[in-house]
Amino acid sequence: MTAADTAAELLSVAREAASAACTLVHTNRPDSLSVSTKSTATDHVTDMDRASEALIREVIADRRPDDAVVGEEEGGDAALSGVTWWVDPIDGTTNYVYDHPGYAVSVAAWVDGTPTAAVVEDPTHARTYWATAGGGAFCNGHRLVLGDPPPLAQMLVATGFGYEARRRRAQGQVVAELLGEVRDIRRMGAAAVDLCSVASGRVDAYFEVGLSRWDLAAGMLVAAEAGATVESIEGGPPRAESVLACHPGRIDELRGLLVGLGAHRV
Ligand code: LIP
Repeated sequence: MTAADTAAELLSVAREAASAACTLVHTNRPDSLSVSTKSTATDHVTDMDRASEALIREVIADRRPDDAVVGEEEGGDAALSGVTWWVDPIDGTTNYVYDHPGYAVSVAAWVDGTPTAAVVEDPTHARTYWATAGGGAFCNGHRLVLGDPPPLAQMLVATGFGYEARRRRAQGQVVAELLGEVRDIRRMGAAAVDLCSVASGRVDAYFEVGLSRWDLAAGMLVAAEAGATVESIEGGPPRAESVLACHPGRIDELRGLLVGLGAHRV
């Protein structure tokens, strides 16, 4: 099997799993949710996050029984070699709890630690993004290719805030300074969607600290395959703890600004 065949097979599993999960959580959203908290009083998990992850795991186990799976709600261990699935059953759970548009199901397959196939399904906007390594990024079947970036002062920059009050205050201070240097900021509430928004040109860049790998694992491949550079804020490979996605022609300037504001240290 060629690398492209492997990526195509993994993508088909990811698409099946994400689509089933979106039908469950969005199309068949229950009238009332059972909501509990995780790291802080505002970090929610619902019964539908858990049901979505269970369903995605069922699809993967059926089609790829030997692969490792790591998910936000059930955890798991990444494989040292071979395929690991990174699953965020509902990225943007706060949006989901409030029935606010912009949550997503995010499913990625990494082979030997390399992002290989990815799906981010955003049901409230009827957008399904997918990408394979070297095969390009798509939204609802349309190829995504980054256009020329605007000057720094005209960039629309997406970000997100953590769940812990001390960190949120520090993030707010960074954003207060950033607002004077760029066109504006956006806080949509789901990292996977933010990365796909970079890929689609709906924002010019995205940065955030304090995520988990399942938040990023699919969206970063979509952004990269559309032509964005995805790194950590301070430079080097992206980490869950620090991510910056931007057109390669503007990333150094934006990084200089963000590092100067201490965005990577909050
Ligand atoms: C969310 C991220 C978002 C971030 C939130 C949270 P969750 O993931 O996608 O970008 O700002 O703090 O981490 O918790 O909804 O899966």
